[in-house]
Amino acid sequence: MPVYRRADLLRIITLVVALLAAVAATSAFAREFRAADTQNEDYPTVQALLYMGSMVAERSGGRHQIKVFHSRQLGEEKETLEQTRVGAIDLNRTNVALIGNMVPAMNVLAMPFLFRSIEHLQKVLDGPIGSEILASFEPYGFVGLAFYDSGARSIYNSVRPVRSIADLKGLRLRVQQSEQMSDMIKSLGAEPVELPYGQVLTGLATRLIDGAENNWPSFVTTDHYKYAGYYTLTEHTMSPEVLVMSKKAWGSLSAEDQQIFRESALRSSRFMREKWRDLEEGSRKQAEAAGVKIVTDIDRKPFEAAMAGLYAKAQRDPAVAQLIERIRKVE
Ligand code: GTR
Repeated sequence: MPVYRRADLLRIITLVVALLAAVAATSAFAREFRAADTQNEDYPTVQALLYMGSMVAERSGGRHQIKVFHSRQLGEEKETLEQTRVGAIDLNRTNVALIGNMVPAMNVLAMPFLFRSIEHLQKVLDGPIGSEILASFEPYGFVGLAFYDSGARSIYNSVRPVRSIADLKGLRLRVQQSEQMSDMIKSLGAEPVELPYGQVLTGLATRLIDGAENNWPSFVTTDHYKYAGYYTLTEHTMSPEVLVMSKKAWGSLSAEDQQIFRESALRSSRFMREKWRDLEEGSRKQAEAAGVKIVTDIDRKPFEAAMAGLYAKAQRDPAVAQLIERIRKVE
């Protein structure tokens, strides 16, 4: 047995401690982050998350990975958001209407007829208001990373072509699990039915609901268009998608890695824009080719006017009222 001198022993201990510290600074903190998305694998938001994942892996030298659970593998949006808030899921790509139940500024982005056009929406989200909103999530248990395009949402149904508010009377329309979206449909004289995204197709097929509302890609990639042959371009909301991280996962990252996540998320949002435009156009064509009747010539004024009560309710919160005002002023 070799006999070590005191000095040798000290040197060995120092070496081992240094080695352990080096391991701790690198691989010991390497992690796989779990990301939830309700859409299917080919959908642009999922593609954006995969893109972000490869960027994070590359920029962190392979220390961090993102595993994307698409197609509701981790559950429906309402539940995955709860889990993200408590830190059981690390990243969540959700529609603002869902997280609006928890973060008031998100409900503002889901307000009907707030944005004049997609250009107006993008200007708001890409500018200082968008950054401020992303920075405002922490008190609610999330970190806001980026917005993704989602186009405009319109109403579709299987009963009749909707040309005016009167045509909506009595229709049972599925809405996201959001009080504000329910209120909106009620204000139009239809009957809201709150259902998770994954149950809409069965709802349409079994006539539990007469219709729903969504953008072109969601209408088509889910096969809803096969059961609801009338799509009216109400374009009532332009609620975008948002990517949030749990505060717990965020807190586990070094400042440098937080920067990598933030930048990669923003880059993924730009990457996704072109894919989104293509899919939007392609989905509309696919629906048309399948015989869906598209009602384009509607007067949106009465629809907008019907939202007065919804606005009055939301604007009772001074911070919300101010945000609405600022968004409207963006040219
Ligand atoms: C889609 C959105 C999903 C989900 C869905 C819905 O447009 O991308 O995140 O919110 O709408 O209506 O449930």
